[in-house]
Amino acid sequence: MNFDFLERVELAGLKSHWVDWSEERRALVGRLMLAGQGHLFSDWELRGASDGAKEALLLEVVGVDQHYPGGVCGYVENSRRLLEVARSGENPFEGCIPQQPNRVDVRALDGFYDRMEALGARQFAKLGVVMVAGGLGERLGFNGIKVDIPVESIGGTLYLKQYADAILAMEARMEVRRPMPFVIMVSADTDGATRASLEGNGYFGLRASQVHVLRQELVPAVADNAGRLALGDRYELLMKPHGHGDIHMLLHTSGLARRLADAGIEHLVFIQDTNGQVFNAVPAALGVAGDEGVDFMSLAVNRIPGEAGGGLATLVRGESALTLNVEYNQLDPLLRATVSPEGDVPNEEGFSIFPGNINVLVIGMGAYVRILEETRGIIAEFVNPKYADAERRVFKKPTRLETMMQDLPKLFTAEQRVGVAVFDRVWCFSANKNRVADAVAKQLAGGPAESAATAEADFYEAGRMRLRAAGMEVEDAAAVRVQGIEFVPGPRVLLRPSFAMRLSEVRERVQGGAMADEATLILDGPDIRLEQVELRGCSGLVISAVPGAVVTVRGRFENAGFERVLLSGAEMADASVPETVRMRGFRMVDRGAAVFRFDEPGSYVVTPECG
Ligand code: UGB
Repeated sequence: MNFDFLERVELAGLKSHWVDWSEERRALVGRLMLAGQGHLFSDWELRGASDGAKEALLLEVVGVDQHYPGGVCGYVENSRRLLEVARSGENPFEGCIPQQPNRVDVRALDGFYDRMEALGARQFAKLGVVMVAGGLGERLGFNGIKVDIPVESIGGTLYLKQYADAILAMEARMEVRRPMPFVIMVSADTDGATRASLEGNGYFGLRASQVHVLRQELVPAVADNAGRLALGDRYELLMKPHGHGDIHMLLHTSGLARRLADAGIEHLVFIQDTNGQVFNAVPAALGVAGDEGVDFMSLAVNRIPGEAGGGLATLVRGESALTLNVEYNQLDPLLRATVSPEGDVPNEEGFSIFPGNINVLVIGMGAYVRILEETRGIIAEFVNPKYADAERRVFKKPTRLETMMQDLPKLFTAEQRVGVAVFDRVWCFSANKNRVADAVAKQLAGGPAESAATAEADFYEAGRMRLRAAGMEVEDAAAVRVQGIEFVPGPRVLLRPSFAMRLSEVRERVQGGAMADEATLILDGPDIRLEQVELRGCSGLVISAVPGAVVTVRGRFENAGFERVLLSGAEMADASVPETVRMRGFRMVDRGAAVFRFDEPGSYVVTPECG
């Protein structure tokens, strides 16, 4: 390598360090100079001043060089190319007409649904679960990691436990049980706390060896169209998040995607960090993906106009057509320019024109591994600079490359097939993404609140849907408003994954019965049967039974159950009250629910008299 640049006067500081450095480090600096990054070193003091800070800068660069496929110079090259596309004002959707995607409608919990579930359940042994959990959750404003928030406040089930329980329940339903791989993407923001939660909770019953934690790293910010990396201060590279599409890169660079495929995994299901009822839909989604023979399937719901979720459309340009997510910031302009001059407005049913992406994806391993190898896992990166001038030469602030996990089909050829399965919204999707004030505003504007309280309420509602589908009469409680957020608080139904992983299991295990609006039912265990059980008023019934404890429950239960107690103003301001309670504005208190626990296999009958 030619190191003539060391003779340049402004690089005297850099030159003064040269003697100390390994060949490897000199080569890295040389490559950076060739890649137009001389400004990183042009302000350096002579050796002896700020050496620690300089070392930290270099280590940051080395980190990028190691983590990004193609190294730091590859990142600069990609930035230049994509910035040129952005500068030229090229619209990625130019000439595209969005059309309704081919979709399978699984909103009704009917015979078709059961068939898809049965098909999917046969695939459990060939499934891996991937959760992207690198987001800090700035919109939620929570101090911890989101997967450590309870999805419900009676049993306090953490999101992470809910997902682990679903994985264990799917394992228990395999013909030959094998550990289901669980891949978790973390970031510097969530890494330590996620590992602490897993370790502190004994991996929630999973084996440590089946859990694969992959860490996404930040990428450097770029200051201009020439791809010059931005400095935060003299010796600090400005770093920013690269997006949830990093999961593809990490599955490739870690070699995990290939290893899982070699071990017989045929599908991966990708989930987000806070969606308590997502596994309600997974068996049927797997069935639909197999039945349709698609390589990539997005789970969708009716989309509410203006909500912060993408729309799924088939984009037709000339002879070519591709089904893709159009992200929420791009949807309205695309609609205005094409099929809906009024933009993202409600259709006659009150929904957005295209089904809403909930970013739950079922991806077939064959095409996936091939594409990862071809692209080194860099999936459809994009850049979105905000310009300060009409010529698009100056950025308002440094930008960075980004990637989204749902963009994988952008790399598909005509051979790969993309599908969309539309589910009932509450059945499979209710996230906890917004702090209270923002949730109130979103709800007032007619959108989903996506707060802790609404996520909890929807979680119970998904349980009610399961009981109703099994033939139980379940009343809805009147809506309440807590901290300005409206939700329907009950009845509260928690059918743990151990009790039912499929709707057909709920149908088998629950016969008739009724539940009143403020009642609570919690069932945990595979061998519990309810026969004409009635829960009156605010009664609570909790049954937990190990496998082999065959419990038959009958009769009409009347007790004080669980009460939703609002937090006082003092408690809301009290930092010793957990943040996860304050974000709801209430706690659930046991006033005398009937609780039965069976820790030994055997045959048991539970009636109201047993209490
Ligand atoms: N995430 C990461 O793991 N790493 C990152 O760098 C960023 C995020 P957001 P977003 O649910 O309705 C998505 O921020 O990106 C994880 C889809 O793009 O909650 O605004 C993060 O931890 C959109 O099409 O969502 O929007 C979380 O688990 C729509 O489907 C997940 O990525 C929308 O979700 C999503 O991050 C939705």
